[in-house]
This record gives sequence, structure tokens and C-alpha cells, in this order.
Amino acid sequence: PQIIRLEDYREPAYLVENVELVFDLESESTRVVCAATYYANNTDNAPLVLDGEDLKLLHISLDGRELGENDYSCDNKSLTIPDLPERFELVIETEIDPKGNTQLSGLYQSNGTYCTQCEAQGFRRITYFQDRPDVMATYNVTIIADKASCPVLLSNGNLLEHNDVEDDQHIAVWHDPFPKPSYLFALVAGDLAQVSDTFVTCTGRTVDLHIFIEHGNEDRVDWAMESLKAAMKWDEDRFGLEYDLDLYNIVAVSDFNMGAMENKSLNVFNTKYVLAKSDTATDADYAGIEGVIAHEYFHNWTGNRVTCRDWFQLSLKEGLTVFRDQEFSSDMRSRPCERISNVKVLRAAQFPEDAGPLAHPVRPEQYMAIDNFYTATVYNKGSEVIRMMHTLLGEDNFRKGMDLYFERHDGQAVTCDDFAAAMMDASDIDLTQFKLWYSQAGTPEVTAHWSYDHEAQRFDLTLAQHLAPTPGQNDKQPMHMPISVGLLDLEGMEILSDVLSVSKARETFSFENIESEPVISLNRDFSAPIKLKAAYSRVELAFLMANDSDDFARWEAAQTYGTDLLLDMVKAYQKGQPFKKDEDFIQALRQTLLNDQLDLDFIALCLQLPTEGYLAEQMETIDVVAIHQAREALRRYIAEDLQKDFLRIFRDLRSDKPYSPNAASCGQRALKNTCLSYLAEGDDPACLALITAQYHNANNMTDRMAALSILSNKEADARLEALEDFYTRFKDDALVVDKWLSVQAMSSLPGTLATVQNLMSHEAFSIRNPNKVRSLIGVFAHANPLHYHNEDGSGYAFHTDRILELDKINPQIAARMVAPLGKWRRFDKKRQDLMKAELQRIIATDGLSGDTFEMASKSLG
Ligand code: HT7
Ligand code: ZN
Repeated sequence: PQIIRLEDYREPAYLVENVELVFDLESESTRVVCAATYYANNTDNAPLVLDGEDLKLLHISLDGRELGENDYSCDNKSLTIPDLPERFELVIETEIDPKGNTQLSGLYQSNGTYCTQCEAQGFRRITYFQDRPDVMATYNVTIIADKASCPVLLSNGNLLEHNDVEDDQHIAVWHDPFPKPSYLFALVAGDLAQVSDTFVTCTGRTVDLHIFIEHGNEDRVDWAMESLKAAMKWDEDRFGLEYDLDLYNIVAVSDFNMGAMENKSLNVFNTKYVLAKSDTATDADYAGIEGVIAHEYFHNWTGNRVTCRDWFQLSLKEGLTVFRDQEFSSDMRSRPCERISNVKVLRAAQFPEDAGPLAHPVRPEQYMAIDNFYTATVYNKGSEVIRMMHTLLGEDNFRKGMDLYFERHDGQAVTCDDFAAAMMDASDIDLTQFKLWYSQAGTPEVTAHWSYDHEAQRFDLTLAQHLAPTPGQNDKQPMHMPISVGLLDLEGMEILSDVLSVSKARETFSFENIESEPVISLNRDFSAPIKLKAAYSRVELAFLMANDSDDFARWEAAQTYGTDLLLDMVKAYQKGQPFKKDEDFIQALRQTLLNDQLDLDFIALCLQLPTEGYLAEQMETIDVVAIHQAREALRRYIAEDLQKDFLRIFRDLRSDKPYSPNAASCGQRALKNTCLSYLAEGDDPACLALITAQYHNANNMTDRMAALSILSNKEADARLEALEDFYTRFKDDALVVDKWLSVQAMSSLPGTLATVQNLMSHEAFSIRNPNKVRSLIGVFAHANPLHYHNEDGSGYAFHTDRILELDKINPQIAARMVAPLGKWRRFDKKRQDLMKAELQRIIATDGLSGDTFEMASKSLG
């Protein structure tokens, strides 16, 4: 496959004024007529090259004249027309097959509903077009379809007409007045139910809000609707951004490659991020819906009104919009808990990406398949980059920068440099060095040393940063980053807090008039996305756990302490030595557990040990068995010592009140279920009875699922009974069945791979549905290191077979599954060889897609 490079970016040869699309919808042969007015963009007699993929070309006419085969050239990638005037009208008729479109890119069908996914390059699978984000046009869309099977006909913008026509057909005409790139085009047609509401904007305009779902799901959209209205209000309050049309439509479909899509005024969502009711959705699902609904809504300004010039600038819209949705969720819920969960995601997904063969900058410089670049780096590290700008500039200057960005670029397709320029110009803060965060891949390691001079009453902090080479980038420059610090006296009172602007490879900061030796709290609130190396003693970590006024740093101290202990236990296991129990750690956790000043959800987070994945990342050579054994042992020690506390708190927090998704109730459930999971560590039959009772009596999915997850790791009859009961209860509910698949794929019990293999042929599974694939195969490969990395290679072989099977059906999804094999360098020689052999098997496969080829070849290195 061809490599596309940022340095080769050139403006489009032609621009487009208006696009008229007519769709005559038929399941296997939809006709699309695209009439567009083109004009030369400072080019002389350049050929027009239109992108196109899997299209049947029926007719082309230029200014009313039908073109013959000698007037153009065409292959399965493009259509080229030479000798064109300065301005012309081109009409192209194509035929496509929505039913046969298993890639779920372009126009496809999900349970019979026609829907589109055009980002990044799906529009070229609908018609021939310059399918790139810097070609913006207004769109008029006519949809003709069977009235009985497709009563709902939707596209972007406003509905101009809706009429019956002959042969039981009807026709709808939509007009979007805002110029947009082709990736924001959308069409939906089907037999859908609708739930409606309104929102009155800050200037008093009433916006109609509609959520379309499959019939029978009408009682599951309230939360999504509430979240949408909250997001609309929040964007007005925080950024002064008002919605710009009188209609906002959301459609939920079951087959979708990602979470959702921000098409102008017609968002298409994965049902996972719309449908919720208390007996089928967990607290985490509710939080996910709130965040994704907000994310897509926020794209209306950061992405749609101001879009990306080219796909290298993807983080311009994605990093910024993730930052905005994280801020929204922080305002809706607990800010520290949101920050902690965002950092957990960053560490679980982005840090490993940045440390492996797929490392790339936030603004990548080259790609083969752009769909492979919807990554944790572009999204989550991209958001951290925006967050650091926010920290360096402060809220007021950041807001001025946002205002200036919209003032300068509304209606344009721009670059990350344009965004940074607006921030610099609005604040007068130089971000020249800071912009290295866009171009340098890798996670900086910052080593901190400190000393206290009692005589001089001075505390010196030295920070040294290092950025290891990443593929294609050997020499790195020091980064500019905000490091938030605090000094605490021995009573735990804060003496000082500051944000240090760090920009040199090594730098010393002195704090004067410090009367006694303090304890330092570093990188508070995770102010910079770095790996911090600081030689804290365990006593200091326990002190920070108990006293730090920054909640993030308090949680971080618990994680660092736990990691330190667990890595020692891993070494002991590897040497065949017995584990040592660290009473001080357990007492520090107990203090946290019993601290009535802390929020319950925060306590729950502090009690969760670092994950097996996180521990693996801290090791030179990953030993999945030792990690699992060490972590289980530490959980048992904690459970033994705090059993009475866990039992009392579990009982106190049980509630018969009806379910509410509010933050306080979520916090109660989070802590209660954390206590339950510790109680389950022993083999006490009374505890097993508690868990089984919670499973059966739960009045909400959070509690039921918590109990099922515990049972799924227990060698007990209760496990099979619960799994069977769960499937019987929920077999008609696709999203709940996904949970059932995941919980089994995650189990640490022997025989899990065989279970996963069997589930592949269960009626509940379909390899064509991305949610099912992610729930079963994705979860097994990403979240079950113990079985995936079985030393006989069976996990790798199973995974590879599935990637190859999927590649023929949906290359985007296949390619996104390759990453776990790319970690081969981190394992022992035997596993390395097995993993590399599977990557080689993938690359050697005939007819492999470009998407999967890119991921597998880069993973091999
Ligand atoms: N902007 C959306 C990206 C997206 C996407 C990309 C590639 C393939 C399928 C896709 N579906 C949605 C999602 C978002 O970040 O809001
Ligand atoms: Zn997005």
C-alpha cells in the first residue's frame, strides 16, 4: 500500500460549491446521482482526480454532455478527467450495494436500517468525489425509498420537502446550509422509533431534538437525551458556543465500527452509547453515554464549524473535543475521579502505544490507512496536550484563545499550528517549544531529585527529562511542560503549591523560606502526561495517601506504593520465594477506607490495585503468570486484614432505593462492589452466598454485573448457574449479551480460551458485528493477559485466525485487533518467537487489506 505523507500535502486542484445528491435506495443496488459545481483552485488545466472505491460507474456528464470512456480514466481507486474548463458541472451516477457492505464504511445496512459512515474515507464508497476534508461544500440531498420499510428518511441540515411518490415510495429533500467536508455527510433511512424533546438556546431559539432507535427501545433514551441537553447548556456556559441549526438528530444503530459519529446535525451512534435503563446498563455505561453524547455534540464547533485541513491534523478536532468532553464530565461528576479514570485510560492504552512499534506523534507524519490513526495518541494524548495548554495559559487566556480560534477560522479547514497560533496570540505566551508535543512521539520520563537545606531553609527540586527514541525519531528535543507541585509539612498541611514551567533537559527549582523539611507532591492532577521517576520512600507514599490535598496525587501515591510492592512480589515469585505481607500498605488503605471526608467513588478507586496490564508495562520482561499470582496474593492479604471493615461497609452501603445514575449513588455502588470483590477473595461459603444473593436480587445492572464478574472467576457451581441465568434473562438484548461474552472472555479460570472458542459458534455471537467482536475477541486479547499469553501460543494462534477471518469482512476492525501481537519485544524469547510468527503469518496472507498490513508490518518492526 501507498504511504501518504504530510510533507506532500497540496491544496485541492478544484473546489466545490454545492453538491446535489439523489439516492434511490435499494438494498443491493442503490443508485446515487451526484451533481456538483466545481471550479479550479489556482490551477491551470489540471486533471480532476476523484476518489472512488467499490463503485459501479453508470454515467458521467460534464456541463450536460455525456462523457464516453475515452474522456476519462477509472480504476478501483479513482476517476480522472482531463481537459476541464475553469468552472463546470459534473453529474455522476453510480450504483452501490449497501447490503453487501460488511466494512461498515460508506452506505450500509444495520438490521435493515440504511446508514452511512463517511469518516475518514467512506464518502468515496458512495460516489466519486474529492474525498478530503479541505473540500467543503453545501449539500442538498434527495432520498427516495420504500415508504413501508423506510418511513424515516434523514440527512444533514433542514428538511425541505417530504412527499409520497408512485409505487409506494416516498421522497425527502434535505438541505444543509453549512459548508462541510464529505466526511460529515450522513444519510439514514429505516423503520425507526423516535423520542423527541427541545432545547432553548442562550439566545432563545428552540432546537428540536430527536433520538431515533429500533422499535422497542423507546424506554432507554432518557439518559442520552438528558446528557445532550446538559452538553448543549454546558458548551454555552463554558465556551459561549450555541447550537446553530433548529434540529439535532441522533440515530442509534447496532453495527458500527466506532462509538459514534458527529455528522452535521445527524449524529450516528453505536447503540452502546445511546441505550440505557437501570436493569440493562451499568454506571460505567451511563457515564460512557454522557461522555460520548457530549463529545459528538461538542464536535459541532470543534470539528464541524472548524474542521481539519488534512487527516494528519486529526487531533485538532479529536484531542480538543476529548478535552472538552472530559471537562464536561468533570463538571457533571467528581472532578478528581474523572481525572483518575482519564489517566488510567491514558496509561492503559496510550503509554504502551507510545512505547511500542506503533508509536507516532499526536500529529502523525505518514500513514498507509488513515483509519489506523484513530488512536489513543491522537485522541487521549491529544487531549493531554490541550490540557497542558490550558494549564500553562490559565482558564481566562485559554478561553480567549478559543474565542480567537473561532473568530479566525469559522467555516475553514485548518491545522494544529493554527490552533496553537490562536492560543499564543490570545495569551502572549510562547508555545513554540511546546508544539514539540505535536511532532515528537514517546512519553517523556522525568526524574525528580530533591534536597532540603535546613540552614538556608531552602528546598531544591531538580527535574531531568528524557525522551527515548521511537520509530523514525532518534533524536529528541526537551519538551515544555507544566509540572504542578505542592509541599506539605509534617502535619500534612500544605505549605506551598505551584505550577512549574519546565522546558530544559535538566532544571533546578528552589523554594525559599521553608521552615522544616517538607514532603513534596509532584505532577499533581497529572499536569503533564509523563512517566515520573521519584525516589519516594514507602513512608512518604503512605503520608501522601493520607494527607495530600490534591486528590489525584493521593490516589497516585496509593498506586505507586502498590506497584512498588507488587513488583517486589513478582521478583519473589520468580525466585520461588514466599511473598511478604506489607502491613503498612494495608493500614494505609484502611485509613483511606475509613476516612469519612473522602467521596466514596474516590475511596473505591484508591482500593483498586494497579491492573495486571499496568504492572506489565513497568517490567523489562513481562511475566504474566508472576504478575497474576502476585496481585492475587496481595488482594488476599488486604481481604484478610480488612475483612470486618469490608463486610460492615458492604452492609451499610446496600440500599433498596430505586436506581439513580447520579454521582453519589454511583459512588456508593462502586465502594460497595469493591468491598464485595475483596470479600470474595477468601473461600468463605457465607461470602459466596452474599455474592450469589446480590447477583439474583440486584435491582440494577451495575450490582448484577459486579456479582457476575466475581463469580466468573470462581470455580463454583454458582458460576455456571449465574452465567446461564444471565443469558436466559437477557438473550434478546444485544448490549447485555455483549457483557455476558466479555465477562467470560476475561475469566482467569483454566479453560478460558476453549470457552471463548466455543462462544464463537454460539447463537449470541456474530463476527460481522463489531460490538460482538470487541466484546469477545478484543477483550480476550487485550484484557486477559494470563490466557492470551499462554506459553503454548494457543492464545496468539486463535487471535491471528480471527484477525484473518475478519480482514475479509471488515478490515478496519481486523486492523485494530493487531496491537497486542505488537508487544512481542516485551516478552521472553519463546513468546517473542510465537508472536512474531503470527505477525509473519498475517503479512504473508494473500489478499490482506492495506489496513491490516500496515498494523502487522509495523508491529513486526
Ligand atoms: N469522529 C468520529 C470518528 C469515527 C470513525 C473513524 C474511522 C472509522 C469509523 C468511524 N466512526 C467514527 C468519532 C469521534 O471521535 O467522535
Ligand atoms: Zn471525536
